[in-house]
Amino acid sequence: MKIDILSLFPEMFEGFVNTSIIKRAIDAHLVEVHIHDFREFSNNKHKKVDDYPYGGGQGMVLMCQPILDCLKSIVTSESLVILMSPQGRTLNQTYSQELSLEKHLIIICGHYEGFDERIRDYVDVELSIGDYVLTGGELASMVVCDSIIRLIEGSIKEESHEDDSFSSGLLEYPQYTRPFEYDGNTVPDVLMSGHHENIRKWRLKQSLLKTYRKRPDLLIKKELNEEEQKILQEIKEND
Ligand code: 4H6
Repeated sequence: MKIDILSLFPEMFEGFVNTSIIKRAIDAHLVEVHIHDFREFSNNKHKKVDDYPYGGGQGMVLMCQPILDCLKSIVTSESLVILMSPQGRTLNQTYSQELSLEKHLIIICGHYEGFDERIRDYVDVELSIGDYVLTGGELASMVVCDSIIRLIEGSIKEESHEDDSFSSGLLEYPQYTRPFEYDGNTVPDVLMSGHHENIRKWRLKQSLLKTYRKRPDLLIKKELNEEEQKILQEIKEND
């Protein structure tokens, strides 16, 4: 996969592309990430990228010319053009999985009060990471990239995202590591038993219990199999 990001603040991405799993995925050529400073595309002698809003009002608006000339220099028929915006469709795990199969993503990040509306004519998807406002689209774009890149085959151990909260439609079960006892709190016996079937059942029950208590909305959407329905019934009777 190739990801091109259009931003006025390319330095914000340095930590992101040079750290941990994302760095490893880039080094392994699973993904290419290119940051483009669209100010460099400004035709204006002062490299201006924004101007006052027609009709008056607060703040500045990003102009079409620098962003769209930058976009036109990289877009192909295989690109999916994404605009980060609080008005966009909200990202979730299912959509991250779909996006992780794309060949080429172009992500536009804006600042100031927003964009000239005509930029939207060149965008395939307007995307939001949640119902809150950020000073710019950069952090939002990194959230999107992080969630997509870890899903690219080879980026993390194959099975390790099948258990992720949300991929299964349930929250993740509790995990423990050494030591066996910390501040008088011990690890549940079943995890020390080596009995794989009992461990599987315990984890499934804990996932259902956590989801029931913290995110009951997820249970409404999810289709439960017979085993899950039975365990959930027990949970409801004992709660
Ligand atoms: C487009 C339009 C994404 C982008 C306006 C971006 C939140 C998200 C932005 C703006 C973003 C999200 C500029 C409006 C600053 C408010 C950049 N905020 N804003 N939820 N901000 O994904 O002023």
